[in-house]
Amino acid sequence: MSDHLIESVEAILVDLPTIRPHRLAMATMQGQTLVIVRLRCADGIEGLGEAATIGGLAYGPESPESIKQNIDSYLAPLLVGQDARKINAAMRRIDSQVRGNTFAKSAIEIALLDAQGKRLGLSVSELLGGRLREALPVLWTLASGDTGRDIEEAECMLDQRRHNAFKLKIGAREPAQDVAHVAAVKRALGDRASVRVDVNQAWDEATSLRALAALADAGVDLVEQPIARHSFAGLARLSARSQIPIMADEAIESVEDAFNLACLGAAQIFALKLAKNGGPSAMLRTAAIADAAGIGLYGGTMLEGGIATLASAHAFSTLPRLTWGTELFGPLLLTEELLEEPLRYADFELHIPDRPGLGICLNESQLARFRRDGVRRTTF
Ligand code: MUC
Ligand code: MG
Repeated sequence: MSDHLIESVEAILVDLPTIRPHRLAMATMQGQTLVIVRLRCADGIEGLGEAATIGGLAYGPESPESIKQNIDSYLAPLLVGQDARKINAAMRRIDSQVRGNTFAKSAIEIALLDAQGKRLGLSVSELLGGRLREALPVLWTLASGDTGRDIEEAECMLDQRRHNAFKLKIGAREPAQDVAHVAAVKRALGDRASVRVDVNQAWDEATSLRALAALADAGVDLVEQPIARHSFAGLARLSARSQIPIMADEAIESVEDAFNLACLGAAQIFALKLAKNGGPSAMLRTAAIADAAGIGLYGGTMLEGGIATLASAHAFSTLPRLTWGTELFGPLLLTEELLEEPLRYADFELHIPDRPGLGICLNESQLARFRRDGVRRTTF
């Protein structure tokens, strides 16, 4: 009998408030729900995993509740009794029985990697072939919904040397209003910051064509997912005509989506997200496809907490080219810390710990305080 068998897998919903409302085209977040995974092994090692999404079911086909439910009912029973050291075998077993559900799969693979790293005394980035950098540039999203407040927030981030690239969430208002808002922010920040926009699929192709020209005049560096995720051909037409590079985000729900988008030349940049691909290994396959196709890479987030943010950082740190940096700021949007030691953001970068596994410890009293099935239920 192996000492390394998986004994239990627990998925815990944790509701945390955000520092301010976060307005996206399809939802306004007043808080964030994290699904924390605790994977316990017979050798006494526990691996931590996490998945999160945005606005319940507003962003994609998995909600926090479905992630937990599907882990409890389907993924955990496939894992218990398996060898925790054989991560590829465990993930293949899940893939053979569970279609889709990439967020749930990602949380599990993160937990397996954390456990393996703790077992072997290696960081997750070392398990993934070794990091090429110790820290990653991190952008901040301005999404208060108010131009003056967004400019003030950006100035504050520049002063603190926390962020010098900003993503503006647009698409909820009339395009002309959005363009005026973006132009005002870029005018105020000038060359001190890179300004990018994320439309979160809100426009059609004709609207996008007009707005892209105006956004180019305003000095915007990148436009993320202007049209519906399924219109790969539309994205390709826009990319061919736009002066500003286009980034695919929602369009990538799997490694196969990434391959098809690359074949079509649908975007100049891909947003890489662990959850949207099915875990760190799948995300690295998407990155390899993009890199081979000459597509620029960007380290994306689903506004996760510290666990998935660091898992992403470990994985992104192994990429030879990450031209557009990252947006791994998720924990900074939350009012509460779930880890014993907060992630270190300094000099516009997130610094990646070099300790076994992800290199973090859960703060048990904070977890007890904010877990949905605990005594206190946070409402947003
Ligand atoms: C998205 O669509 O990119 C990432 C940063 C942010 O503010 O929202 C997310 C989701
Ligand atoms: Mg996006």
